[in-house]
Amino acid sequence: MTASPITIAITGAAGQIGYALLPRLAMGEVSGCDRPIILKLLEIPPALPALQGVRMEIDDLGSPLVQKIVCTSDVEEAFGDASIIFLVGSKPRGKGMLRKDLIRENGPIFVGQGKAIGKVASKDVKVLVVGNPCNTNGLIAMHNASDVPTSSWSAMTRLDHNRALAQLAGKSGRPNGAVDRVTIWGNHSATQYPDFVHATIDGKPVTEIITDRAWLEGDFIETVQERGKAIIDARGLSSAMSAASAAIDHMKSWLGKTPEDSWSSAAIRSDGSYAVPEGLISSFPVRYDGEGNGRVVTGLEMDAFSQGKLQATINELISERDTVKDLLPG
Ligand code: NAX
Repeated sequence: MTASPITIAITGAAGQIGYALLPRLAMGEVSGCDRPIILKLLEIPPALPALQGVRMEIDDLGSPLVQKIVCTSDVEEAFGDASIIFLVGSKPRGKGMLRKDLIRENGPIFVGQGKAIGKVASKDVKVLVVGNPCNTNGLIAMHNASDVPTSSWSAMTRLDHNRALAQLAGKSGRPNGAVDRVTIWGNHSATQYPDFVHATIDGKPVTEIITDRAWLEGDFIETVQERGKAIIDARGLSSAMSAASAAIDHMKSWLGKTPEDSWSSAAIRSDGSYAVPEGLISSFPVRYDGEGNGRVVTGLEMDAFSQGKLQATINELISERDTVKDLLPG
């Protein structure tokens, strides 16, 4: 193997998403099967003993690619030279805690991590924020990382995208692969807008294949918005396998080239498209150019229904941004 190693950092690596993510990263699913990997795993000090167990299991995968594993609670050690970073770790929402409290609780974590990424990560770093509230955590980290291009930041709505796609496939009786052009707009929260209007099944508008408009506007949207809660109710734990898989999908899309007639959903810095205030980290339809650049797919016509749904989720993002104003320098 002659390729130079790639450094991949994961925060919250001893958590449940980390557990589902790490074996797939170790086998080169994101970085390719011929590139050595240095894994840098960040945890808070109380979780370091558990992280040692995870590390032993990575050893036991026998991956031919993993060259080195670093376990640390030091952010700069974790992010040093990292080209790909998954910011998964954050405090869970406690009982009775409001979303607003969670935002204030987790915000400072992303100040410190953003600063460290700006200081020590690779200049071409790609960061995916998974830890919730991921859009606003991403906004905080981006603002605190001087010298890192804003195009290096994204937050994960790919799980919502995959959930939407599977719902449309299930309703139409077609395979998941037949569904395309799904978009999640806005926030990774219950206000998100899973857009069926522009989605296709076998290349035809979804609305031609699924003619039950009441289902599309009602149950479909609600099921996707509330899927995380339904999984917690059923499993007693939040989504981990599907979340890790979506994180892999997101990074693979980012590193690859999206076919011209397709797109996927990702929360990236708004350039003002669709009247989403510039600078917010909002989910959009995104196409990647094969050189690591993601661009919002423009020119989609937003009918009154879509416009209303988009506005509601953007209003929430604006209010989250205002809640953490003091953590957003620059
Ligand atoms: P877990 O509680 O299993 O793991 C989180 C890990 O993060 C813990 O091991 C904890 O010690 C660590 N951690 C906490 N603060 C840290 C810090 N400052 N630095 C480094 N590590 C830290 O949660 P898990 O199920 O893995 O979920 C992780 C995050 O993903 C949560 O915030 C969760 O809400 C979020 N999710 C986001 C999704 C998305 O689509 N964007 C979907 C799945 C998931 O709900």
